[in-house]
Amino acid sequence: MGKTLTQKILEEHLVVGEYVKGEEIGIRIDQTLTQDATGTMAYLQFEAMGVPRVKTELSVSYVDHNTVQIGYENADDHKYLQSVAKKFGIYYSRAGNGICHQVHLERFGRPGRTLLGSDSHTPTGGGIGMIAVGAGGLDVAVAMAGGHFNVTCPKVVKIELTGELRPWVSAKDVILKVLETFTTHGNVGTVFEYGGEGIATLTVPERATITNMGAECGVTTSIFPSDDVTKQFLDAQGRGDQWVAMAADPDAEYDRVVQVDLSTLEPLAAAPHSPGNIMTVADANEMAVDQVCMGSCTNSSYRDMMIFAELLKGRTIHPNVSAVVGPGSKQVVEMLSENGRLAYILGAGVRMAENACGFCIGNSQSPKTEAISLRTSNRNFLGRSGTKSANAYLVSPETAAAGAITGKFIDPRKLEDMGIEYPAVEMPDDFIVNDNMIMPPVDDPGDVEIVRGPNIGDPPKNAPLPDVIAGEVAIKVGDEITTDHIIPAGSKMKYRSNVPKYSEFLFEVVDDTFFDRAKGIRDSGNDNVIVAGISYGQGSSREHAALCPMYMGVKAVITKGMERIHKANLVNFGIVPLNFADPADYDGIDQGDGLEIPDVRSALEGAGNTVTVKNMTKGTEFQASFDLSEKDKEKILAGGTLNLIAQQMR
Ligand code: MIC
Ligand code: SF4
Repeated sequence: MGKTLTQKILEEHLVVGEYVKGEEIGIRIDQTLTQDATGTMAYLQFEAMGVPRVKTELSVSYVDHNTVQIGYENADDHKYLQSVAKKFGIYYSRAGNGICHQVHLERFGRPGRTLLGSDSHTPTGGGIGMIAVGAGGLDVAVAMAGGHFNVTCPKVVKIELTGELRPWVSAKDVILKVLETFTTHGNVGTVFEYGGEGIATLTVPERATITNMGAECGVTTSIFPSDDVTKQFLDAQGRGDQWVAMAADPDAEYDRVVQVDLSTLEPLAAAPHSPGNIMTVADANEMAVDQVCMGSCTNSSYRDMMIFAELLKGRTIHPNVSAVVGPGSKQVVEMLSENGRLAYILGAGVRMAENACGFCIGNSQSPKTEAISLRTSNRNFLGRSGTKSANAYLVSPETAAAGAITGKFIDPRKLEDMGIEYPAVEMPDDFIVNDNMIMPPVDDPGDVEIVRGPNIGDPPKNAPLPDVIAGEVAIKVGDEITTDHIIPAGSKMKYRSNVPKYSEFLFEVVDDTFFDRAKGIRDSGNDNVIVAGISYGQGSSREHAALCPMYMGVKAVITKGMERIHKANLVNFGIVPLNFADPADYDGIDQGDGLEIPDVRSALEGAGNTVTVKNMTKGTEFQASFDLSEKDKEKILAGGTLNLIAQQMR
């Protein structure tokens, strides 16, 4: 039987276990990436491991999230990151160089390699034929120190693309279609592998738009083959020598095959407040638009910006619309400046933001109260834009441009009625390659001193897991709670390096009394427990969604189902991830109930996979199960990965 592309790359990197679906395997990581919002903590953890230099083929530290710099905190983090990069042999991509995923695709991604990134959209690299996986910062730190990455050997689903996209329909619509089919949950432990004759019609940045937003389905990663289109892209980036052909065998067997006929797709959107709420743009009934945001790691490539620019040429954005553009990288801006397209965008009245995450993470460009905001980004969770009452719709660059021009949420195909033709955008033969904002590692870091401003605090420590967890349900939440619900980013993100301060914002969007309540429980010597519905921890890889609860004395999270990266983060910080053995028990538990989980240590040390949870308030009990590898159990028993590493070093 032939092999899938996923199997080929994973097997080549296998260091622990065997390639058997559903088993835990350890893989060697060739490349890592971090960004500043998760990176500071990742490098503090890396430092704690005492390794003199990264052991990967390539590690890059990007600064793209916290570039707003109101107050000293972001700037302190940047200086710390720069000095750490120099000391430990890491490439440093300075603020202004662009969004990690876009720059990595342009300058570093290589077909056939593995990439682990402390950001959930790391699978963008799948567009160039890599196995690129998002993880918590601590897992990335371990990989930089030469450790392998543990992952469940995945199910592989083939998404077979046939036909060709029609004008006005683009890669964003493809991934929105995939989200309609697969939704945002139920895909843990799966890889989406793209194939079919339709892939040849998609450029590398278009493929990357698709793999980027596979993250919203909760898959381990998504990947495209490496073919002539990949070669053309790498050639144009001056990296043609890094190309290798990579594809599945023709007789590869998949767990499921889903066909998507590109030629039948129409413009789609994700309605508030989930990337899985798919609708057609036509169904928006031309409602009035208040804001248009063009950019983010999903849609900020040269191709996307060119489309946007061509459509705005010689026009003025609608008087009721506030529009902003954030290009993905300095390369994209240099290209657009040189070919004059930047003038089309600015001339139309679109405001220019930094080449950074910007609006996507809600640290700028919050829309007005109850706004309708069209965004080319990948997440529209409640409050993520910075305005809780706003309604953010995720759309393609084409639909965004149509909204900016007409002030309406309109099917972009209708622009043809206004005499606007669909622009033909060709990929360049040569991109402008100017890596002057990437500082390569130095050979002899000798006396480099690590700069620690007052914003850089040591990561808090956890105690080993107690025999009994005894405390209270500090919060009971519903289904599909994202990490943006657990701990918001936006303007609060500048406290990423200050865990006590950042913890004050836990669950703020859902219940702003959580912090005081949890603090009261913790300070009275009791443990906090979180209870949740299905798909808990969707979205970001931010480990603060586990680290801050740990700091607040959360010892267990009991859910009807959990997403991969968040679960791994809970394990890394010594919090027990549990599932209701019978989901109906969720209904019998309330916030404020006193809970006891006796013998939890021995349960983890034993061969079983359940614990009994006693509800002291209701006088009832139920079973909760855990699905943990031996390594996971060791981590939790030790009170987290750092404790375990310290133990092992002793
Ligand atoms: C996001 O898009 O939510 C982020 C901000 O990029 C996060 C990382 C973070 O929280 O720092 C992600 O996707 O992992
Ligand atoms: Fe940045 Fe947004 Fe991409 Fe996250 S999703 S990496 S915040 S651009």
